[in-house]
Amino acid sequence: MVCYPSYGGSGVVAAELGYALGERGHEVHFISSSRPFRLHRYHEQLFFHEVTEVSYPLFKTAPYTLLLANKIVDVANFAGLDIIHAHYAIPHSISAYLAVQMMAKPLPLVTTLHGTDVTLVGAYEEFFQLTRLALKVSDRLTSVSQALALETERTFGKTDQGIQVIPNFIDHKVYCPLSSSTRRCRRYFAPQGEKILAHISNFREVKRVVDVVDIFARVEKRLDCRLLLIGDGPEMSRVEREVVRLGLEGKVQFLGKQESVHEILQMVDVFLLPSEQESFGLTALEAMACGVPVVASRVGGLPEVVQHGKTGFLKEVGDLEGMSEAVVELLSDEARYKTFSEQAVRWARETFPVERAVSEYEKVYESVVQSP
Ligand code: GMT
Repeated sequence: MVCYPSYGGSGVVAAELGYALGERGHEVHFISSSRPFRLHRYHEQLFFHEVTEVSYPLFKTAPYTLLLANKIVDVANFAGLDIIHAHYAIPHSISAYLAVQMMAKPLPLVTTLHGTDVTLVGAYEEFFQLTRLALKVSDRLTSVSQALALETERTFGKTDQGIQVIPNFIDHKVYCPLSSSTRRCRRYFAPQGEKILAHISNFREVKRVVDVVDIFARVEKRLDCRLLLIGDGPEMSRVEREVVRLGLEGKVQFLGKQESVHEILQMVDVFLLPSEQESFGLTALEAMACGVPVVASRVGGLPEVVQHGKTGFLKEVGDLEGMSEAVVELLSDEARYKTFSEQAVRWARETFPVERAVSEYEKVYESVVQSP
């Protein structure tokens, strides 16, 4: 399993898939620049191999793509791997392809597209040929949503092997509604019984976290509430400035990067995800599984994840008025809120169970191992 270690959905999906495969008796080796976020629980079937950096006066920066390729070959030989599963095409599938060229017995390559690996090309033309190569040389391609599969084909044309959609997933034993221990924490953030809104992301521009603050500001004028911001990233200073500009310092809490997000989500009332782009929106799924309705933008794969008018509301990107209105609507009618919350849990559990996704990935693996 080759993935990014940083705070982001693709690393989370890789880690959770690894644990679930480990539970089914597979041996899973993670290869990354550091231990992936959410891969901190010990499991006897899971192994981690760090790609170490080298510095040499001639290199401006360490050639990670090459070091990763070399590491994949080392691990494949040492551990006797059967398959390489790359999460994110650039550079992981390219490194894996390079690694395969160096192997006496080439291993099959499965690439899972997570979104920004495809949309990145829109922003940086320099990656176009490489991404197209990554798609071409992968024995199997999977995508986390139908929208992303279509977007990939629109950008790069149809691939010979096709793109199989395997939606992201949740473990409902972990992501479930409020437990008694979290009720205590809720009192800490909302001592007067205020409603709690939340957002989780890596605070990149694409997440529009400033919009989260602006939506909150509008809602806060109409009902007592608090905002929890979880995560960190390049937009953090802008977001902090917006909180100060709007005089919301006492009502917004920055929790930084958190691993155990289900414990936080369990005390939240509405989850906000007003992104510019979102191939899936894993945090929205995690929120719904915890019984938290979602107000998000109608982009990418989000309409496949959030059921508009049933498990949350979808509005156009930047429609701050519409999103804040949706939050107020949800929070002003207790009976309606309860229905949304229950529908969210049911939808998340029934549509995105970890067991189904792992079985689908197993089938993909079997198909490449068996093919001559
Ligand atoms: O959203 C991010 O910035 C992180 C990124 C990643 O690669 O970790 O997330 C992408 O993959 C997630 C897991 O499949 C999806 O849930 C996110 O929607 C997707 N992000 C975007 O498309 C912007």
